[in-house]
Amino acid sequence: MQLSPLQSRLAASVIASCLVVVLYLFLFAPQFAFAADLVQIPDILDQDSPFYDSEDAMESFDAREPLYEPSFPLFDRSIIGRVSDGANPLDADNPTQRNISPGSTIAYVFEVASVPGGSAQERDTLYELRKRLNGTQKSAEGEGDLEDELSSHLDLTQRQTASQTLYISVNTCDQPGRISPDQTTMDPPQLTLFVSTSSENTSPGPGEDQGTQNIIVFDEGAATYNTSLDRDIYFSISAPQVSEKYFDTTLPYNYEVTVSLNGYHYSYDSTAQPDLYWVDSDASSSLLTTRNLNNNSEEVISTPPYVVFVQNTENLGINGIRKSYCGLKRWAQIRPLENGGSQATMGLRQGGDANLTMQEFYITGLNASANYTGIVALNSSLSLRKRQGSDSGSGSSDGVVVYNGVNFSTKPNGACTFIFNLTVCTETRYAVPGNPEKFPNGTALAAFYDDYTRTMWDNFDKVLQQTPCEAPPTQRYSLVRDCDDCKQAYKDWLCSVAIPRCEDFSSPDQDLQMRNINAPFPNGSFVDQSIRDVFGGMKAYSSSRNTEIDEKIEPGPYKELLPCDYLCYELVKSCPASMGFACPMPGSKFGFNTSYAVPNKNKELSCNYPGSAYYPSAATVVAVSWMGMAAFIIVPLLLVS
Ligand SMILES: *[C@@H]1O[C@H](CO)[C@@H](O)[C@H](O)[C@H]1NC(C)=O
Ligand SMILES: *[C@@H]1O[C@H](CO)[C@@H](O)[C@H](O)[C@H]1NC(C)=O
Ligand SMILES: *[C@@H]1O[C@H](CO)[C@@H](O)[C@H](O)[C@H]1NC(C)=O
Ligand SMILES: *[C@@H]1O[C@H](CO)[C@@H](O)[C@H](O)[C@H]1NC(C)=O
Ligand SMILES: *[C@@H]1O[C@H](CO)[C@@H](O)[C@H](O)[C@H]1NC(C)=O
Ligand SMILES: *[C@@H]1O[C@H](CO)[C@@H](O)[C@H](O)[C@H]1NC(C)=O
Ligand SMILES: CC(=O)N[C@H]1CO[C@H](CO)[C@@H](O)[C@@H]1O
Repeated sequence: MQLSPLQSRLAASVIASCLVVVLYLFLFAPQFAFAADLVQIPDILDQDSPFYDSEDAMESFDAREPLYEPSFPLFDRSIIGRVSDGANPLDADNPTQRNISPGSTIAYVFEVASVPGGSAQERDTLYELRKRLNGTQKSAEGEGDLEDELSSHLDLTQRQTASQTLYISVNTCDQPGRISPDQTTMDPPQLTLFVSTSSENTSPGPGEDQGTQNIIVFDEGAATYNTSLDRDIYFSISAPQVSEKYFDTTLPYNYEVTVSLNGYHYSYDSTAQPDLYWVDSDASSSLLTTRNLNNNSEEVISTPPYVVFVQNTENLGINGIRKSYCGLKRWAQIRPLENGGSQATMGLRQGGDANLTMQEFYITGLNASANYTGIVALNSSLSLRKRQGSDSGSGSSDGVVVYNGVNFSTKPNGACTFIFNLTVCTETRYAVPGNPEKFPNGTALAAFYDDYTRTMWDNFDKVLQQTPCEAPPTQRYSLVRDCDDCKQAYKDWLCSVAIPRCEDFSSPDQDLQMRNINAPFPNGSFVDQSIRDVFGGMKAYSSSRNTEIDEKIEPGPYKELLPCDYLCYELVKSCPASMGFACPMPGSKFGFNTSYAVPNKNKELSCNYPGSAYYPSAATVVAVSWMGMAAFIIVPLLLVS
């Protein structure tokens, strides 16, 4: 049979190919069988799960190595468990703590072969490695063809899964202490993370070629780094030399390192809102709140996702570790304790117009007239926000995010006492005029204000019942407002007006209204004669708006953060004219200025309203579900969009 030139070339190449295959199988049969049967590798690994931790197990695997390793050079040695001398292998999602002395470096390696998650993934990873190698190791031998064939075949699987990312996060847990507490200028120097960017550099560190490694100096005790997991990742943590003149080096550095494929285990967010807001304080306690945890009241939150740390700003104990969850957990002045106790009581609270949930922290045992920083850390596995996808930052990991701190202060020992947990005014949670002698604790004082507002509320309710609420719209007092609107407006107004938001008389804020200035302070002294000469004759200054406060509580002189003016306008608009509510005009000489304050969006807290707190003035994201707040929060939003 005569073959055409084309056919004979085809025949020749088919025969040659077959010969190559036969030759290949003859020479390398056992090894190839092993390599083609890659699916089994993870099985071997599974049988021996503590395999990479244990020297013995490593040896038992090494015993298999000579079988194929020399004759199948396409696999990098690193994937079969060899570790360069001195580098500590790490498992994913397994936090590891370690001490490190100043001036030393500890090296780690994360091996691609240790990636769990089934054989398909394993093969992909291996295949990626193979592709990378073809750039560096030109395959000159005949088996190169076969490899290409195999490559194009397996390439399909490889493209189906994106290459994985390795997330490295390190937290400083301990650092050398100061020798003298008076040494306030210098904080202990930060650790450094070195990550090798080249397979040549298997022990990155201070002495290595800067071109083959990335250097990440810790920021306030925290470092994060992510890199594509296309090979073994070598990195190290290095402690700087520490001056023995300033620091006590007997306590070495201690850090916690975690590698993960899902996102950072520990991260920090310096850009977002602090996630924590100061509501109010008295001389020894303070209330902090998070923003809303859910977007609608149907989403039930059962576990508080945040942890709070509080530090007196004069205490330098957490300087240098403010972004480290591990460091804060050990060193913050107020932190959750091992025995479950804490000076911070936390709870979930549902409230506001939309009945959303927020987490609150009531912190006790604080010093008077002191400044504090509150820092929250969010356990993102407990947070709804992560699932809603609104959490910027580190992907989808179940990690801990540390946020910026919020500053707050306590009031001097004086009249103002923090109260909460009222029955009519459920949103009232701030310091009110009190008297430590007559009302030694907030519970008793809260009961006084609660009784008073309940009486007012009951009277109002009786009057409202005489108006035709249930009548058809045409017979109602208004086409747009009904009795529920009136009730709500009255409650908001009553709670803000009858329960004054108290500031100490020593507060320099010019916008606060002085009250009760003719009465003596608890220590028997009086307000400056010059002030009393000017204002003492005016009722708005010489008494409280609610005179029962002066009679029953006798708080002495104090200052009031006035209610927001819109509370009054809302009341007049929402309730029947027959009830006779009226507001003073802003032009009126004294009536307005001593009764209400105009909201000022340049101030964190310019007037009192239900749910008020020190929300940053530009906080458009804060979901304060309050009509009046909404009015001046929505305006900037409209301008932007
Ligand atoms: C209160 O002040 C004392 C003395 O200055 C200080 O030792 C203590 O740490 C302070 N406590 C808090 C919680 O700020
Ligand atoms: C990963 O690192 C790059 C810079 O190296 C950074 O831009 C990126 O935001 C990081 N990804 C995450 C999820 O943090
Ligand atoms: C709030 O008041 C109720 C009773 O009105 C009481 O049972 C509860 O313990 C109080 N909560 C706090 C935190 O004081
Ligand atoms: C609060 O003070 C009242 C007396 O005014 C007292 O009966 C009550 O036990 C006190 N409560 C606490 C928790 O100290
Ligand atoms: C009495 O208390 C007031 C306010 O707390 C304070 O300004 C004043 O200095 C005190 N006077 C004396 C003699 O302690
Ligand atoms: C009332 O306050 C406004 C600004 O808030 C001020 O301009 C005005 O002078 C004040 N009036 C009186 C009588 O104090
Ligand atoms: C990763 C890599 O270097 N791939 C190369 C493998 O070889 C082919 C052909 O030589 C190149 O086109 C790829 O870029």
